[in-house]
Parts: sequence; C-alpha cells; structure tokens
Amino acid sequence: MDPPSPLTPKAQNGRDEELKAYKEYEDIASTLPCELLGSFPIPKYQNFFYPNHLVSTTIAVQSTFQPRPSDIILATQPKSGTTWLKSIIFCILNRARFAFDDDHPLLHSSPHDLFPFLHTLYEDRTLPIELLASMPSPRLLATHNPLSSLPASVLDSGCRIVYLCRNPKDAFVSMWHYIDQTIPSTIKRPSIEELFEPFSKGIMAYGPLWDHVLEYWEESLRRPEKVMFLKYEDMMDNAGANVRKLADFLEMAFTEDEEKEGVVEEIVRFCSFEKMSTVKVNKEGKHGKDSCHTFCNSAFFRKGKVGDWKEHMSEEMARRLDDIVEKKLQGSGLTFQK
Ligand code: PPS
Repeated sequence: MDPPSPLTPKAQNGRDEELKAYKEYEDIASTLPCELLGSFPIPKYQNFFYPNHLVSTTIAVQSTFQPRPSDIILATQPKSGTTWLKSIIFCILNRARFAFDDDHPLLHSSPHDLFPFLHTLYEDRTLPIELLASMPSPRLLATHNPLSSLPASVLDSGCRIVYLCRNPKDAFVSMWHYIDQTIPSTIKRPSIEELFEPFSKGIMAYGPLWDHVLEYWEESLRRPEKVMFLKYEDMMDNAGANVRKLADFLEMAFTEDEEKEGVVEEIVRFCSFEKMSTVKVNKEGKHGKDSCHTFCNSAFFRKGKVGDWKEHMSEEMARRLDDIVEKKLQGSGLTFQK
C-alpha cells in the first residue's frame, strides 16, 4: 500500500482548523446524556438519539453546511428505503445523461456513493466545505437527521426535501437485521426483544421515529412545493405513479415522448430490489471509509418486502408498537397500516 501523501503547509493549516472545530463538537457530544441500545451508548442531542460517532458530525453539519436553493435533500428514517429512493432520484435526474444500459453508473457504484449522506462527507472529522462547493448543481445529498437538527438555512434556502418513511414495524425489523449484519463480530447481537424495548421508548438511531416522521410530515403540509412526503408502502404499491410525482416535484416531469417510450417503467425496473440487489457492487462492495464502520453493501439489501415484520415480531410486540405510534401521531392526519 502507498504511504499517505504528506499535506502541504496550507492544507495542514486547514486540517488543523478542522480538527480544532471537531474537538469543540466532540466536547459538546461528550457531555450529552446517553441511553443504552443493547450494549451501545446512544446519546441524546436536541431531543433525538444519534449513533455515538455521528453526534459531532451532526453538530458539524449544523454549524457549517451551506445549502443551495437547487439542492435536493433526501431525508429518511433509517431502513425506510433510502437506498432505493437514492437510485430512483438519481435516475430521474440523470435520465438524459445515462442510458439504462451496462454502463449506467448504478451498475458500477453504490447508490450511497452516487448520492452521498451528508454525514459520510463529514466523516473522518473533516469539514468538506470545498468538496461541497465543488459539487455541480443540483447536488444530491441525503440525511437521516431530523428536520430540526438541520441548519435553519436549509428551510430558508428553498431547496427541495424528499422525505421517505416506512411502517415502523417493518423499519424496526429491518434495523434489527441491519445491526446484525453490520456490527463487529466481537459484539454480541441483540435479540429482537432486547432491541424492541429501547425502540418502543424512541431510543434508536435518529429516534424517536414518530417525532422524526412528524417533523417532516408537518413541514410537508406547510410547504408541499418544497417538502415531499413519501411512504415505502405507497412506493411499493405503485412505484410508477410515485416516480411521476417525484419527477414533477423535482421539476423534471416526463415528456409525452418519454411516457410513450416507457421511461418511467424502465426506471422502476432498473431500480427494483430484484435488479439492484444483484448488481456486483451492491453484493460485494464495501460501505464506509473508516475501518471501524466498514461493512458490505449487501447489508442494504435484504428482502425489500412490505409486512415482513409478521415473520419476526410477536403479536404482543406489534400491538404495543401500533398503540404507541397511533397515540404519538394522533391528530396529525398521518397513519401507518396496522
Ligand atoms: S439505510 O441504511 O437507512 O440507508 O437503509 P435503507 O436503504 O433506508 O433501507 C433498507 C431497506 O430497504 C430495502 N431495499 C429496497 N426495497 C425495495 N426496492 C429496492 N430497490 C430496495 N433496496 C433496498 C432493503 O431490503 C431494506 O429492507 P428490508 O426490510 O430489511 O429488506
């Protein structure tokens, strides 16, 4: 392996500044109250729980991210179909640029590389100001962060936010499997019961889930032209109709010719679980730069079904979660299927 190239004095200066800023963010993070998620401490910052290593990143995003009006921000609850929607939005936006053939970028790069999470760009205690500034518009940026944690300038900028959530029971089961796939082999896997107890109290990465969903839901009611609210189940039920709605929202509506040529159906097929889960980079590629948080991309593709919770949750657990979610969402106009 090549040795790392030495930083120039100017770059080193910038790096020192970044590390100094991060030290401040980490100092704030170190004072936060924590709950336990299995054997992991999970800190609470401004009413939401975060993966331990991503609190300082969240503060860094809050402090330094500068949105553009043209940005497209995909915000999701974890395990709600982020990977899927990244592919779909990438295809909608780039359909004139890339044919759906063997050279298509989604057949060679993970959707998470083509449409990065903000927290990934801020990884390794960096402030990617120049990188973000150099990205062409419209920038595609994703986040699991709650709306209230994003800098106020995100809403002020007028950029578009697409929000995707999923039936909490399926999101929970998907998360349980994902933890199993991604935590280091030396750490004991939590049983579904061990994970359910904290989850039902809202203690989960980017939880409480219901508060996360409600923040974006309410903003989508206030400003439907800027915040689009989607559910995984609706996407599954009629992906084509939702791809059209998304294209309209992104001001990239399909032309009559494209409709005749079946471009919408092509995007749906191209981004389907069946297709994407068999792509080599999604089966064998690695996610993450930092060796502590590296795992196989296949962890993003499990079953891709609605209602798989029935195979894993007891009736009692399901009833409890339904009751909690129903109470929390009461009066909002938002519901999930029981
Ligand atoms: S993450 O880690 O939050 O980004 O994960 P996320 O992508 O949000 O969610 C993973 C779940 O989405 C399923 N998935 C898909 N469903 C339908 N179509 C496509 N193309 C697709 N790709 C991934 C994936 O299988 C996870 O759900 P489960 O229920 O675990 O199968």
